[in-house]
Amino acid sequence: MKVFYNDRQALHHGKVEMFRGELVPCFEIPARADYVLAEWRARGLGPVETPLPMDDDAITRVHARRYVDFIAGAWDEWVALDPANAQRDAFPSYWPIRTFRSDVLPSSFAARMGLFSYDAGSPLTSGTWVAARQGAACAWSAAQALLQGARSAFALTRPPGHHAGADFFGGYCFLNNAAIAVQALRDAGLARVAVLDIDYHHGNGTQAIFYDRADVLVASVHGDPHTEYPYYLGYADERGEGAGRGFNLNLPLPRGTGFDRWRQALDQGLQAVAAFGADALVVSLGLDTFEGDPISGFGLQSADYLRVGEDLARAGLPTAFVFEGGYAVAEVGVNAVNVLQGFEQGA
Ligand code: SP5
Ligand code: ZN
Repeated sequence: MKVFYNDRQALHHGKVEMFRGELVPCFEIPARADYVLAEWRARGLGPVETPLPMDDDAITRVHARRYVDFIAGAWDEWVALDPANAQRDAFPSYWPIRTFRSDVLPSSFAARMGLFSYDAGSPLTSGTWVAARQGAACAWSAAQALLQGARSAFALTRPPGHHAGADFFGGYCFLNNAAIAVQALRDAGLARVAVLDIDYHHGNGTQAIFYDRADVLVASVHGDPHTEYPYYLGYADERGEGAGRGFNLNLPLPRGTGFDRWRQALDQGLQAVAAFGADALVVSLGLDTFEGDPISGFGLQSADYLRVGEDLARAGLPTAFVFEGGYAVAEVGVNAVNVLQGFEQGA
């Protein structure tokens, strides 16, 4: 399996996020990727490659130009407001909820920060743009590897991506890495691409990006948004709209769900992928389904991830894995690499 990572992704290093009225240390930290790399190397599974140079077009095929321009320049704007901001993560404070306008681009930085985001848990830091862009390049490179005939590839993306929409960040995500990989596969001529999102949290950004499209199936197994982040999307009745009707499948499960029940939902997702007739599969690989995850509520154990990889291999498709969440940092390497090794053994 080809693996892509660039150490500049560690430059996205948030200090704190808002939780219950106070700023708490970030869950999404550079060490997450270090543990995955260390585990991959410890098992002697192969080289880790630096991503290929990627054109900005690969990003703007998925993301709005004005959003990309904003994120690329946001840190400099933040520091220009006050030199002391260089020591502080940037957060939004205002959001244009229903009845407000989103067509006007205010000159205020704070106003644009809120226009392009939906939570206070996703700090923007000095290295966010460079890191997010390199992460996206990893996902794009994984797509290129499949196009060149690889059976599978793994993009070790940080920051993660599946909560980012065409023109907003949130949920620790800035660029939708999985969507960028999907679009690269489509643009290279594959007719149908499926996304299977197995992060604990619903991939609201990915769903929104492809919601009206029949060429991309999005299937997701996740915590029930009635109680779990991102709350406002991810319900079972969201089946797609317009030409995309029937090409979105949400499989929400209650907090506390263990592996046997979770695996049945995964099988439902895989059946949908098979019925769709996908030419390639992009897996949004979150490991926050782990029983020890500090912010999530499923009960998967480390050995279960080997079975997950085997199940995914049985789909028989060229498969790009894109790293998403997983915050039990000391275990995230074992869990992620178990999926990848299970896949290789099952393939
Ligand atoms: C990619 C991804 O997994 N993003 C998840 C974003 C979740 N943001 C909300 C975090 C809520 C933190 N809850 C802390 C509970 C501590 N007991
Ligand atoms: Zn997650």
